[in-house]
Amino acid sequence: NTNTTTIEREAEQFIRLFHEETGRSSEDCEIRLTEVARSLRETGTYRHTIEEITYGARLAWRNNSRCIGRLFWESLEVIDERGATTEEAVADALLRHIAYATNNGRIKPTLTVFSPEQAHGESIRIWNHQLIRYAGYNTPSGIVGDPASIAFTNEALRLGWRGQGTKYDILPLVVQINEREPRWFPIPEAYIKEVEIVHPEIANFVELNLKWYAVPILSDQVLDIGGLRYTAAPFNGWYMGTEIGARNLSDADRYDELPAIADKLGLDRSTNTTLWKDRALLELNAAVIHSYKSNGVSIVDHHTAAEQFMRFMKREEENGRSVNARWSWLIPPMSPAATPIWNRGELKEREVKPDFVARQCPYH
Ligand code: HEM
Ligand code: NRG
Repeated sequence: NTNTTTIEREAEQFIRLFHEETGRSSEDCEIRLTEVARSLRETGTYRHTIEEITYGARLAWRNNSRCIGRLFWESLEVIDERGATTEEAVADALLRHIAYATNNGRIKPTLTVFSPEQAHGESIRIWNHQLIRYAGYNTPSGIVGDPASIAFTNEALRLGWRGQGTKYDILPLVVQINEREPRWFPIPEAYIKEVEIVHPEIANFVELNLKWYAVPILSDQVLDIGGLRYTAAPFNGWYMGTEIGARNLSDADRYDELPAIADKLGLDRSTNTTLWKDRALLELNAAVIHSYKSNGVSIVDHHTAAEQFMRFMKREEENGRSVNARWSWLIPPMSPAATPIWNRGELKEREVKPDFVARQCPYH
């Protein structure tokens, strides 16, 4: 039927999938479909039940081709904050998300859902890439902090926020409603759990003064369920150690700590053939995992994560579903060929919904 719009098609597809996979009856499904079709006809949109959103968010996780952590997709908890209509109310809900998900270090995979984009384009938007992240400053004497945050930090400064200028300043929450100027809100220190990086054997490793925050809470992707676009739907799991140790702290265009680590380890940096970068990476990554674990903060090493991903693939195939996968994102950035994902280069990426979808950055 050429008169069927995208939202009608996607709504019907999702409502059917939801009823099938959650063991609801086909009678209930037809009743709900009639209700949704009528709402779409009369208002151009419809409202999900909390059960539908919860299952839709879990499906978006299950479908996301880049995520190695999907074995636990059914355990995602969803917090309904669709009642938040002001910047303050959204910021308060974001603080509640941080506290709930952090859970003193026993991290709970959590997603908070705000009101979806309206038919006439009204929407809530979180400008942060992650709710908790370190600022980056371009100074005359070089970059201070996280280079990946420079553009966002400049926006926060433009809006009136002031940082202390350290390597690890926590950025504020920046919330925009409709096309208004966004508003910023500081995150009280008590909400932020961080882990100082120490090495299990090398005593002077701590002198490098490295740390990272406990919980990655991605906040700039759209959660697309049944034709509705949840433009503010921050979510988190826990870290895989390599995200911190083999990228954030070690990439040359991020914290670039490998040279300092190599010097601390007494390695010869005058030639590549000493493999000083690889040795520094190895000790840093061992230190990251050790530090999170000994502080009671959830983290997974890349070997265990890869094994969990293989179990996820097996279970999905047993359930007659194909796994959506982008190989280049699923292999870890350290020792990828030592994980079982390495030999699965045939993995395929498709377009499947629900999913998390990146969008254009609102500043720059
Ligand atoms: C990406 C691990 C939970 C959705 C990733 C990546 C890793 C990862 C290693 C690649 C990141 C990168 O290379 O920058 C994990 C682990 C989890 C977890 C260990 C522990 C439970 C979740 C949850 C969701 C999720 C709860 C959503 C409900 C995603 C998405 C991406 C991603 C959408 C792609 C991010 C992007 O495009 O930048 N995950 N994840 N993950 N994960 Fe997970
Ligand atoms: N690499 C990014 C985080 C990306 C998502 N990773 C997760 N997601 N573990 C970083 O900050 O290093 N998650 O929802 O747990």
